[in-house]
Amino acid sequence: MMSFPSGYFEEDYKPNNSTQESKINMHIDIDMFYAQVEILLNSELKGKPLVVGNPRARITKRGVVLTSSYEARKFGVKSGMPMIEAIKLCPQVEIVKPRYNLYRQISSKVMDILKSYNLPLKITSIDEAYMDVSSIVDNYDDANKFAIEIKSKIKTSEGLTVSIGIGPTLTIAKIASDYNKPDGIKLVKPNELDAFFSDLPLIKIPGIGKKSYERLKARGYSYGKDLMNYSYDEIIQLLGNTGNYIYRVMHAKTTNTIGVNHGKRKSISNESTFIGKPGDINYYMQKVYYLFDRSFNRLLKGNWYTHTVNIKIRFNDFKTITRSKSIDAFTQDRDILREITINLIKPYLKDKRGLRLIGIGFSNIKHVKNKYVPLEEFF
Ligand code: TTP
Ligand code: MG
Repeated sequence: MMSFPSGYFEEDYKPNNSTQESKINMHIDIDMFYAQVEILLNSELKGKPLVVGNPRARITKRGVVLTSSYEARKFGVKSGMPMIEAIKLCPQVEIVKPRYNLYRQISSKVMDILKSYNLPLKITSIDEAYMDVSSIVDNYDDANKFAIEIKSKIKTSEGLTVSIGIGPTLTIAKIASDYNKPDGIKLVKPNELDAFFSDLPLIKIPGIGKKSYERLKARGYSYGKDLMNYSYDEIIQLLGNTGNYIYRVMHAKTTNTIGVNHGKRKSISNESTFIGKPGDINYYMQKVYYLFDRSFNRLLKGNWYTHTVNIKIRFNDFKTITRSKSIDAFTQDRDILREITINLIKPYLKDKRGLRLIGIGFSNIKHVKNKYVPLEEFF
């Protein structure tokens, strides 16, 4: 489903040297979603041209194509096309009635898998989502591994293939997810922008519809390379707002981000990424003590009192969990906090997958005006 992050045509954009280069974003899109579900549930449809739409269209001549299998696409059948036209292009096409509830259920299971990584996530339609993976991977090689992991999870648990695009901006990630469909991964690294956009038809840029594309083509601009060598000022001169937008897309300067809920809750935490093996309990415990001390020392230094201990664990398959435990009162007591932390985290250290990240912290923290008096001193 075509749906774009907001903020495409930002007229107040001024060029500067900053790009989103430090960000690594993913766009995940299920391949021929409704059709893939139907094929999964009825293997007789496999390999056949198929559309999901009004099954009585041969008689009633009504309805539009919701989606089509890749075999049907070879005949020119596309989403949104009148059914009657699809039947004309491919008379033998199989037609399956849509089962919206089923698609919604499967979609939410796929999205639950994405949510389980606890990363900034923006679900933009029934079959696509953006994920900011910058905090989980340092480089594009790891992002690629992570994408393979996500794909295999979705395949194993839901039987579906997805395509994943990875790039410095959300827009580039989205374009990339369409590039190696189906069942593909495409990385666009910041230093590969020119190569990537050079041969990309401009219609592949989200927001450039058929009409704009025809207008661009009429003026001789069909591919990225036709516009790539213009400066920002030149391209504006040439194409106004559309030029501004295309320039920003091709130079990784679109600024839309995944809106994260910044609940203003104050917290302190420290985390560390490492390469752990299954069963390395002593190694993990050292990390736990170290991270606890770092967070605890910050708590003390700021003279904060906390109500809640939080832990975060990332397993080697990138599955990430967070757990927290609240205490009855606000405290700054090292032993109490340490014990709670260890009890909370211990069960996960034995996990068969092995760990790649541990985080430890405190939330619900506040300054306590009256000096804290340990209970024992009353006796
Ligand atoms: P898309 O992701 O656009 O298409 P797709 O998943 O079918 O194919 P692709 O492999 O290119 O990603 O849309 C997702 C689902 O949304 C699609 O399976 C059916 C539904 N849909 C409609 O109902 N009407 C439409 O016009 C479009 C484009 C999609
Ligand atoms: Mg799709």
